[in-house]
Amino acid sequence: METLRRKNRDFLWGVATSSYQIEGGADKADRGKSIWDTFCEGKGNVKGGADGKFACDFYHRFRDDLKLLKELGVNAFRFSLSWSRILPEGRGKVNPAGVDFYNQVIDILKSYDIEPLVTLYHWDMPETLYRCGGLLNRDFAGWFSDYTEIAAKAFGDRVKHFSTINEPQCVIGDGLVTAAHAPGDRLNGGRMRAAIHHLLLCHGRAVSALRATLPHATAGFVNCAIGFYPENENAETIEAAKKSTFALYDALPYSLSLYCDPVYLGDYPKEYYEAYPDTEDFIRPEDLREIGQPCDFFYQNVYGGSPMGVKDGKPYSPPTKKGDPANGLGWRVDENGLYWISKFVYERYKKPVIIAENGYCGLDNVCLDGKVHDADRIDYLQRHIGKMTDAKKDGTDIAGYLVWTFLDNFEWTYGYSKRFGLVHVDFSTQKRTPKDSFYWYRDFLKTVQPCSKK
Ligand code: IFM
Repeated sequence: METLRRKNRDFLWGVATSSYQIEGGADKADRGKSIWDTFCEGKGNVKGGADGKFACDFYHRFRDDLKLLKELGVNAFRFSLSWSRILPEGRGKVNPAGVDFYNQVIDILKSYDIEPLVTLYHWDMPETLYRCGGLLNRDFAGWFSDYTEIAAKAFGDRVKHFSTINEPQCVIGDGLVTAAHAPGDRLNGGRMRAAIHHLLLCHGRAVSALRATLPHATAGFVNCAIGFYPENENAETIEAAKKSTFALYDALPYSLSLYCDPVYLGDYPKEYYEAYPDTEDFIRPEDLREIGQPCDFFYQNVYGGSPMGVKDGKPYSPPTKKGDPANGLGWRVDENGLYWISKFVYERYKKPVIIAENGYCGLDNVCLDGKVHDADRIDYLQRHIGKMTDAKKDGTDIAGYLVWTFLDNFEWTYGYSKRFGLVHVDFSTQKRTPKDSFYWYRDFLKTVQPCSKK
C-alpha cells in the first residue's frame, strides 16, 4: 500500500509544449535563426503565411502563463529549449540572455513545485548548423553534445529530467524526406539513412554529456508511432498488432523500431541490415555502444490508434467506418491505441513509459458567454486517461502523462488554424481564455495528487 501511495505521488501529471510553437520573441535577445524561421519564409510552406515570430509570446508572458499553469495544478511541465536562443550560431558563443530566460522559467516552475521536463531538441535546428550540413554531417552529433553540456551545466542544478530528441520520425520523415516540414528536404537512400544514424548519434552523445555532467539526471528519447492494437484479445491478433507496431514500415523513417531498437536494445532491427546492407558503411561499432547506453524513461507521444485483425491466419486492417470519431486534423480518435502502444513498448524496451504528448485538436471558438466549451477534448482526455489507468492496472509501468498542449500554439504547417491547447489564445490580442477542458483537467488533478505545497 505504501509503495502504491509513493508511486502515485511521484506520478508526473502535466502538459507539454515546445519552444518554437509558443515562445515567439524570435528577434529578441540575440536569438539566432532556426530552420523553422527560414521555412516559414518560403511561400506556401505554412498555412496563411504564418510563422513563429510571435506565436504565444511566451517569451514575454511566461510569468502570467506559468501562474495559469500553477492554477491548473500540474506537477510537471514539459518544454523544449530553443538551441538557437542559447547558442545563436548553434555552437561557440553562448547567449546569456537566452540562458537567463530559461533560468527564470525554471525558477518559477520550481517555486510552484512543478517539475521541469526539458526536451533538448523539438525541431528548431539552428540555421547555421543546417548550412554546415545539418544531419548529413556527422559532426552535428558533436555540436549537439556540446549544446547539451551547456544546457546541463546551466540548468541541471534544478532540472532532473531531460529528453533528447522529439519524434525522430517527424524530424527525418517530415523534415528531410517528404519536405513537409523544415528544412524541407527530400533525401532518400543512403543519405536519408546517414541522417537517421546521425540523429541517433546525437541522442547517444547527448546522453553521454548528461551522464558526465549530471550523474543523477534522467534521460530519455521521445517517439511517436501509430498505435496498432488488436481488434480482439486472441493471442494471434495481439501478436499481429505487436508485429505491426515494431515492423519497418514502407515509409521507413516513420518506423518506431528503427530508432528505438538502437536506443533501447543497442542495435538496429536485423531486418534493417537485411534490407539495406550498405547502411553499415556509416555505422561504427562504438556508435551503437553510445547510442544504446541505458536510458531511464521511454517517452511516447500518442494521439490515436489503428485496429488490427487476423483473418484466415493473415493480419489485416479493418476498414475505417464512415463517421468514425476524428479530431480537427482528421486523426482517428481511438484510445485503445494508448493502452496497447504503452504495453507493447514497455514489454519490448522495459523502461517506465511517460506518455509525453496526448491531446485533441479542435475548433474551439470563444462562445457568446466568453467561454470555450470544448466538450470533445474533455471526452478525449477522459477516454485516454481511463485507458492509461487500465494499462497501469494491467502491469504497464507508466510514470507520467502529459497533455498536448497547454496553450493553443503554432501548429507547424497549419499555422494558427488548429488548436490543441487547454487554454485558448487569441493570436491578435494574446488574450488567454482557459477552456472547459482546463477546468476539467484541474478538477481531475485534484482527485489524483496532493495539492501543491505552494
Ligand atoms: O504540435 C505537435 C508537436 O510539436 C509534436 N507532436 C504532435 C503535435 C500535434 O501535431
